[in-house]
Amino acid sequence: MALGRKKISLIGAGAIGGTLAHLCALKELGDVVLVDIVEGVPQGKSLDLLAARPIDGSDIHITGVNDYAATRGSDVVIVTAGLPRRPGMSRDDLVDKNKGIMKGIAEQVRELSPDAFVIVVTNPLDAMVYVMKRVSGFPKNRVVGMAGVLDTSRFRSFVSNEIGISVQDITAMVLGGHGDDMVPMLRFCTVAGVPLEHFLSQEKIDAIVKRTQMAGGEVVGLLKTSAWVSPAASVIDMAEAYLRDKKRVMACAAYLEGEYGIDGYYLGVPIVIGAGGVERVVELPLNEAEKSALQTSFARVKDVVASVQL
Ligand code: TXD
Repeated sequence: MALGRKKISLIGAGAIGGTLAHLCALKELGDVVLVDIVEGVPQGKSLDLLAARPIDGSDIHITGVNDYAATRGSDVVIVTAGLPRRPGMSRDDLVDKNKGIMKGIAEQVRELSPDAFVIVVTNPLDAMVYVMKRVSGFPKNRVVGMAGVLDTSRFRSFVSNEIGISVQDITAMVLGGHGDDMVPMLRFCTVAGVPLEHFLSQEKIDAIVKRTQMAGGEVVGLLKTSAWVSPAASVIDMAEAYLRDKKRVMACAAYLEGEYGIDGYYLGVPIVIGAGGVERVVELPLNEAEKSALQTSFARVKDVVASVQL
Protein backbone atom coordinates (compact mmCIF):
# COMPACT_ATOMS: atom_id res chain seq x y z
CA MET A 1 0.00 0.00 0.00
CA ALA A 2 1.45 3.36 -0.98
CA LEU A 3 2.52 5.72 1.77
CA GLY A 4 0.95 9.13 1.63
CA ARG A 5 -2.47 8.00 0.52
CA LYS A 6 -5.36 7.64 2.89
CA LYS A 7 -6.68 4.16 3.54
CA ILE A 8 -10.39 3.54 3.26
CA SER A 9 -11.81 0.19 4.33
CA LEU A 10 -15.23 -0.78 3.05
CA ILE A 11 -16.79 -3.50 5.19
CA GLY A 12 -19.37 -5.19 2.98
CA ALA A 13 -18.67 -5.55 -0.74
CA GLY A 14 -22.28 -5.75 -1.85
CA ALA A 15 -24.22 -3.29 -3.93
CA ILE A 16 -23.33 -0.19 -1.91
CA GLY A 17 -19.79 -1.37 -1.05
CA GLY A 18 -18.90 -1.94 -4.71
CA THR A 19 -20.28 1.44 -5.73
CA LEU A 20 -18.40 3.11 -2.88
CA ALA A 21 -15.17 1.56 -4.13
CA HIS A 22 -15.77 2.94 -7.60
CA LEU A 23 -16.54 6.43 -6.29
CA CYS A 24 -13.40 6.34 -4.12
CA ALA A 25 -11.45 5.51 -7.28
CA LEU A 26 -13.11 8.20 -9.41
CA LYS A 27 -12.43 10.85 -6.77
CA GLU A 28 -9.04 9.40 -5.79
CA LEU A 29 -9.98 9.63 -2.14
CA GLY A 30 -7.54 6.97 -1.03
CA ASP A 31 -6.55 3.32 -1.35
CA VAL A 32 -9.47 0.96 -0.80
CA VAL A 33 -9.74 -2.35 1.05
CA LEU A 34 -12.99 -4.17 0.25
CA VAL A 35 -13.99 -6.78 2.84
CA ASP A 36 -16.81 -9.32 2.61
CA ILE A 37 -17.55 -12.75 4.05
CA VAL A 38 -18.47 -14.18 0.66
CA GLU A 39 -15.39 -15.69 -0.95
CA GLY A 40 -14.57 -14.29 -4.36
CA VAL A 41 -16.87 -11.27 -4.23
CA PRO A 42 -14.48 -8.63 -2.87
CA GLN A 43 -11.64 -10.13 -4.91
CA GLY A 44 -13.71 -10.15 -8.10
CA LYS A 45 -15.08 -6.66 -7.58
CA SER A 46 -11.65 -5.23 -6.89
CA LEU A 47 -10.22 -6.85 -10.05
CA ASP A 48 -13.01 -5.34 -12.10
CA LEU A 49 -12.51 -1.91 -10.53
CA LEU A 50 -8.73 -2.04 -10.93
CA ALA A 51 -9.19 -2.62 -14.64
CA ALA A 52 -11.29 0.55 -14.96
CA ARG A 53 -8.60 2.79 -13.42
CA PRO A 54 -6.67 3.58 -16.61
CA ILE A 55 -9.89 4.82 -18.20
CA ASP A 56 -11.01 6.58 -15.04
CA GLY A 57 -7.57 8.18 -14.71
CA SER A 58 -7.30 6.94 -11.16
CA ASP A 59 -4.12 5.72 -9.44
CA ILE A 60 -5.54 4.42 -6.19
CA HIS A 61 -5.14 0.79 -5.21
CA ILE A 62 -8.02 -1.55 -4.47
CA THR A 63 -7.70 -4.84 -2.57
CA GLY A 64 -10.47 -7.39 -2.02
CA VAL A 65 -10.25 -9.71 1.00
CA ASN A 66 -12.23 -12.00 3.29
CA ASP A 67 -10.43 -11.11 6.52
CA TYR A 68 -9.60 -7.94 8.36
CA ALA A 69 -5.80 -8.01 8.48
CA ALA A 70 -5.51 -5.76 5.40
CA THR A 71 -7.70 -3.10 7.02
CA ARG A 72 -5.11 -2.35 9.70
CA GLY A 73 -4.51 1.36 10.21
CA SER A 74 -7.49 2.58 8.17
CA ASP A 75 -8.20 6.31 8.13
CA VAL A 76 -11.85 5.78 7.24
CA VAL A 77 -14.02 2.69 7.72
CA ILE A 78 -17.41 2.51 6.00
CA VAL A 79 -19.74 -0.28 7.09
CA THR A 80 -22.46 -1.54 4.75
CA ALA A 81 -22.23 -5.20 5.80
CA GLY A 82 -25.49 -6.87 6.64
CA LEU A 83 -28.78 -7.81 5.11
CA PRO A 84 -30.68 -5.33 2.95
CA ARG A 85 -34.48 -4.88 2.93
CA ARG A 86 -36.68 -7.07 0.79
CA PRO A 87 -40.27 -6.25 -0.18
CA GLY A 88 -42.59 -6.21 2.83
CA MET A 89 -39.76 -5.65 5.33
CA SER A 90 -39.29 -2.48 7.35
CA ARG A 91 -35.79 -1.28 8.12
CA ASP A 92 -36.37 -2.31 11.74
CA ASP A 93 -37.01 -5.95 10.73
CA LEU A 94 -33.28 -6.27 10.09
CA VAL A 95 -32.24 -5.49 13.64
CA ASP A 96 -31.40 -8.95 15.04
CA LYS A 97 -29.32 -10.21 12.14
CA ASN A 98 -27.46 -6.98 11.55
CA LYS A 99 -26.75 -6.35 15.23
CA GLY A 100 -24.56 -9.46 15.45
CA ILE A 101 -22.74 -8.52 12.27
CA MET A 102 -22.14 -4.94 13.48
CA LYS A 103 -20.82 -6.10 16.83
CA GLY A 104 -18.23 -8.37 15.18
CA ILE A 105 -17.13 -5.58 12.85
CA ALA A 106 -16.87 -3.02 15.67
CA GLU A 107 -14.52 -5.36 17.55
CA GLN A 108 -12.26 -5.64 14.49
CA VAL A 109 -12.25 -1.89 13.90
CA ARG A 110 -11.43 -1.18 17.55
CA GLU A 111 -8.53 -3.60 17.38
CA LEU A 112 -7.07 -2.76 13.97
CA SER A 113 -7.99 0.85 13.20
CA PRO A 114 -8.26 2.64 16.55
CA ASP A 115 -7.97 6.09 14.97
CA ALA A 116 -10.45 5.64 12.13
CA PHE A 117 -13.44 7.82 11.28
CA VAL A 118 -16.31 5.34 10.99
CA ILE A 119 -19.41 5.80 8.86
CA VAL A 120 -22.20 3.27 9.38
CA VAL A 121 -24.73 2.63 6.62
CA THR A 122 -26.32 -0.70 7.59
CA ASN A 123 -29.99 -0.65 8.60
CA PRO A 124 -31.73 -0.09 10.94
CA LEU A 125 -29.31 2.80 10.76
CA ASP A 126 -29.89 4.69 14.01
CA ALA A 127 -29.55 1.46 16.02
CA MET A 128 -26.60 0.03 14.07
CA VAL A 129 -24.51 3.18 14.47
CA TYR A 130 -25.31 3.03 18.20
CA VAL A 131 -23.99 -0.56 18.32
CA MET A 132 -20.81 0.53 16.53
CA LYS A 133 -20.21 3.33 19.01
CA ARG A 134 -20.91 1.21 22.09
CA VAL A 135 -18.81 -1.77 21.04
CA SER A 136 -15.88 0.19 19.56
CA GLY A 137 -15.81 2.62 22.47
CA PHE A 138 -14.79 5.32 19.97
CA PRO A 139 -15.51 8.97 20.81
CA LYS A 140 -18.69 10.47 19.34
CA ASN A 141 -16.83 12.61 16.81
CA ARG A 142 -15.54 9.47 15.07
CA VAL A 143 -18.70 7.37 14.67
CA VAL A 144 -21.48 8.70 12.48
CA GLY A 145 -24.40 7.26 10.53
CA MET A 146 -25.43 8.02 6.95
CA ALA A 147 -29.13 8.54 6.29
CA GLY A 148 -30.02 12.23 6.30
CA VAL A 149 -27.72 13.08 3.40
CA LEU A 150 -29.60 10.55 1.29
CA ASP A 151 -33.06 11.54 2.53
CA THR A 152 -32.19 15.20 1.91
CA SER A 153 -30.86 14.42 -1.55
CA ARG A 154 -34.07 12.57 -2.43
CA PHE A 155 -36.11 15.56 -1.30
CA ARG A 156 -33.95 17.97 -3.32
CA SER A 157 -34.22 15.78 -6.39
CA PHE A 158 -38.03 15.63 -6.17
CA VAL A 159 -38.28 19.41 -5.69
CA SER A 160 -35.96 20.03 -8.64
CA ASN A 161 -38.01 17.80 -10.92
CA GLU A 162 -41.21 19.53 -9.87
CA ILE A 163 -40.07 23.14 -10.35
CA GLY A 164 -37.49 22.72 -13.11
CA ILE A 165 -34.63 24.38 -11.22
CA SER A 166 -31.16 22.91 -10.72
CA VAL A 167 -30.72 20.42 -7.90
CA GLN A 168 -27.66 22.46 -6.91
CA ASP A 169 -29.83 25.45 -5.99
CA ILE A 170 -32.12 23.49 -3.72
CA THR A 171 -31.08 23.22 -0.11
CA ALA A 172 -32.97 21.06 2.33
CA MET A 173 -32.71 19.41 5.70
CA VAL A 174 -34.33 16.04 6.39
CA LEU A 175 -33.84 15.14 10.05
CA GLY A 176 -34.91 12.52 12.57
CA GLY A 177 -34.60 8.76 12.38
CA HIS A 178 -34.08 6.92 9.09
CA GLY A 179 -37.64 5.62 9.05
CA ASP A 180 -40.88 6.55 7.36
CA ASP A 181 -41.44 9.26 9.98
CA MET A 182 -38.25 11.16 9.11
CA VAL A 183 -38.78 14.92 9.27
CA PRO A 184 -38.18 17.22 6.29
CA MET A 185 -37.69 20.59 8.02
CA LEU A 186 -39.56 22.73 5.52
CA ARG A 187 -38.72 26.10 7.07
CA PHE A 188 -35.08 25.33 6.34
CA CYS A 189 -35.63 24.22 2.74
CA THR A 190 -35.05 26.90 0.12
CA VAL A 191 -34.48 27.45 -3.58
CA ALA A 192 -31.36 29.62 -3.72
CA GLY A 193 -32.36 31.10 -0.36
CA VAL A 194 -35.99 31.73 -1.38
CA PRO A 195 -38.62 29.85 0.67
CA LEU A 196 -40.11 26.78 -0.98
CA GLU A 197 -43.69 28.15 -0.83
CA HIS A 198 -42.69 30.75 -3.42
CA PHE A 199 -42.36 27.95 -5.97
CA LEU A 200 -44.74 25.23 -4.79
CA SER A 201 -48.29 24.96 -3.42
CA GLN A 202 -48.73 23.42 0.04
CA GLU A 203 -50.37 20.44 -1.63
CA LYS A 204 -47.32 19.78 -3.82
CA ILE A 205 -44.95 20.28 -0.88
CA ASP A 206 -46.94 17.76 1.17
CA ALA A 207 -46.79 15.24 -1.68
CA ILE A 208 -43.01 15.66 -1.94
CA VAL A 209 -42.63 15.21 1.82
CA LYS A 210 -44.65 11.97 1.67
CA ARG A 211 -42.72 10.68 -1.34
CA THR A 212 -39.40 11.45 0.37
CA GLN A 213 -40.46 9.58 3.50
CA MET A 214 -41.42 6.54 1.44
CA ALA A 215 -38.67 6.85 -1.20
CA GLY A 216 -36.57 3.98 0.16
CA GLY A 217 -39.61 1.70 0.06
CA GLU A 218 -40.52 2.90 -3.43
CA VAL A 219 -37.16 1.64 -4.70
CA VAL A 220 -37.44 -1.64 -2.77
CA GLY A 221 -40.89 -2.18 -4.30
CA LEU A 222 -39.50 -1.80 -7.81
CA LEU A 223 -36.08 -3.45 -7.51
CA LYS A 224 -36.89 -5.97 -4.74
CA THR A 225 -33.82 -4.73 -2.90
CA SER A 226 -32.72 -1.37 -1.58
CA ALA A 227 -31.10 1.49 -3.49
CA TRP A 228 -27.32 1.61 -3.83
CA VAL A 229 -26.16 4.41 -6.11
CA SER A 230 -27.65 7.32 -4.15
CA PRO A 231 -26.69 5.80 -0.76
CA ALA A 232 -23.10 5.37 -1.94
CA ALA A 233 -22.95 8.93 -3.32
CA SER A 234 -24.23 10.22 0.03
CA VAL A 235 -21.60 8.34 2.03
CA ILE A 236 -18.83 9.59 -0.24
CA ASP A 237 -19.96 13.17 0.35
CA MET A 238 -19.46 12.59 4.08
CA ALA A 239 -16.12 10.79 3.69
CA GLU A 240 -14.87 13.55 1.41
CA ALA A 241 -15.89 16.26 3.89
CA TYR A 242 -13.77 14.46 6.49
CA LEU A 243 -10.76 13.66 4.32
CA ARG A 244 -10.60 17.11 2.73
CA ASP A 245 -11.55 18.99 5.93
CA LYS A 246 -14.43 20.73 4.19
CA LYS A 247 -16.48 21.63 7.29
CA ARG A 248 -19.71 20.79 5.43
CA VAL A 249 -23.06 21.06 7.17
CA MET A 250 -24.81 17.73 6.59
CA ALA A 251 -27.79 15.91 8.06
CA CYS A 252 -26.34 12.76 9.64
CA ALA A 253 -27.06 10.39 12.49
CA ALA A 254 -24.94 11.87 15.29
CA TYR A 255 -24.56 10.90 18.93
CA LEU A 256 -26.45 13.45 21.00
CA GLU A 257 -25.66 14.48 24.55
CA GLY A 258 -28.39 16.95 25.34
CA GLU A 259 -28.77 18.60 21.94
CA TYR A 260 -32.38 18.68 20.78
CA GLY A 261 -33.31 17.44 24.26
CA ILE A 262 -31.93 13.96 23.50
CA ASP A 263 -29.24 12.23 25.51
CA GLY A 264 -27.31 9.05 24.72
CA TYR A 265 -28.82 8.21 21.33
CA TYR A 266 -28.10 8.69 17.65
CA LEU A 267 -30.52 10.77 15.61
CA GLY A 268 -30.41 12.60 12.29
CA VAL A 269 -29.45 16.23 12.93
CA PRO A 270 -27.35 18.82 11.11
CA ILE A 271 -23.66 18.45 11.93
CA VAL A 272 -20.40 19.92 10.69
CA ILE A 273 -17.99 17.36 9.21
CA GLY A 274 -14.32 18.28 8.87
CA ALA A 275 -10.92 16.86 9.76
CA GLY A 276 -12.09 16.49 13.37
CA GLY A 277 -14.90 14.17 12.24
CA VAL A 278 -18.20 15.32 13.69
CA GLU A 279 -16.92 18.74 14.73
CA ARG A 280 -20.22 20.03 16.03
CA VAL A 281 -23.95 19.59 16.14
CA VAL A 282 -25.90 22.53 14.72
CA GLU A 283 -28.96 23.22 16.86
CA LEU A 284 -31.76 24.66 14.74
CA PRO A 285 -34.26 26.95 16.43
CA LEU A 286 -37.24 24.60 16.05
CA ASN A 287 -40.86 25.61 16.65
CA GLU A 288 -43.24 23.45 18.68
CA ALA A 289 -44.59 21.48 15.69
CA GLU A 290 -41.07 20.71 14.45
CA LYS A 291 -39.90 19.68 17.90
CA SER A 292 -42.84 17.37 18.25
CA ALA A 293 -42.27 15.76 14.81
CA LEU A 294 -38.64 15.16 15.77
CA GLN A 295 -39.68 13.62 19.08
CA THR A 296 -42.16 11.29 17.32
CA SER A 297 -39.39 10.12 15.01
CA PHE A 298 -37.03 9.75 17.98
CA ALA A 299 -39.56 7.60 19.89
CA ARG A 300 -39.31 4.99 17.10
CA VAL A 301 -35.50 5.07 17.20
CA LYS A 302 -35.57 4.62 20.96
CA ASP A 303 -37.76 1.51 20.63
CA VAL A 304 -35.40 -0.11 18.13
CA VAL A 305 -32.34 0.74 20.21
CA ALA A 306 -34.08 -0.78 23.27
CA SER A 307 -34.32 -4.07 21.38
CA VAL A 308 -30.55 -4.08 20.84
CA GLN A 309 -29.19 -5.93 23.89
CA LEU A 310 -25.42 -5.55 24.00
O1 TXD B 1 -29.56 5.35 4.08
C1 TXD B 1 -29.11 4.30 4.47
N1 TXD B 1 -28.42 4.23 5.60
C2 TXD B 1 -29.28 3.08 3.67
C3 TXD B 1 -28.93 1.83 4.26
C4 TXD B 1 -29.71 3.13 2.32
C5 TXD B 1 -29.79 1.98 1.58
C6 TXD B 1 -29.44 0.67 2.09
N2 TXD B 1 -29.15 0.67 3.48
C7 TXD B 1 -28.64 -0.55 4.12
O2 TXD B 1 -27.27 -0.74 3.77
C8 TXD B 1 -29.29 -1.85 3.72
O3 TXD B 1 -30.53 -2.00 4.37
C9 TXD B 1 -28.25 -2.84 4.19
O4 TXD B 1 -28.37 -3.05 5.60
C10 TXD B 1 -26.92 -2.13 3.92
C11 TXD B 1 -26.16 -2.63 2.71
O5 TXD B 1 -26.95 -2.56 1.56
P1 TXD B 1 -26.47 -3.27 0.20
O6 TXD B 1 -27.52 -2.97 -0.81
O7 TXD B 1 -25.06 -2.94 -0.10
O8 TXD B 1 -26.59 -4.80 0.62
P2 TXD B 1 -25.88 -6.08 -0.05
O9 TXD B 1 -25.70 -5.88 -1.52
O10 TXD B 1 -26.63 -7.28 0.41
O11 TXD B 1 -24.44 -6.06 0.61
C12 TXD B 1 -24.21 -6.39 1.93
C13 TXD B 1 -22.95 -7.20 1.96
C14 TXD B 1 -23.08 -8.57 1.28
O12 TXD B 1 -22.14 -8.69 0.23
C15 TXD B 1 -22.78 -9.56 2.42
O13 TXD B 1 -22.09 -10.72 1.99
C16 TXD B 1 -21.92 -8.71 3.32
O14 TXD B 1 -22.57 -7.42 3.31
N3 TXD B 1 -21.78 -9.17 4.69
C17 TXD B 1 -20.63 -9.02 5.37
N4 TXD B 1 -19.47 -8.47 5.03
C18 TXD B 1 -18.47 -8.47 5.95
N5 TXD B 1 -18.62 -8.99 7.20
C19 TXD B 1 -19.78 -9.54 7.57
N6 TXD B 1 -19.92 -10.03 8.81
C20 TXD B 1 -20.86 -9.57 6.65
N7 TXD B 1 -22.13 -10.03 6.68
C21 TXD B 1 -22.69 -9.78 5.48
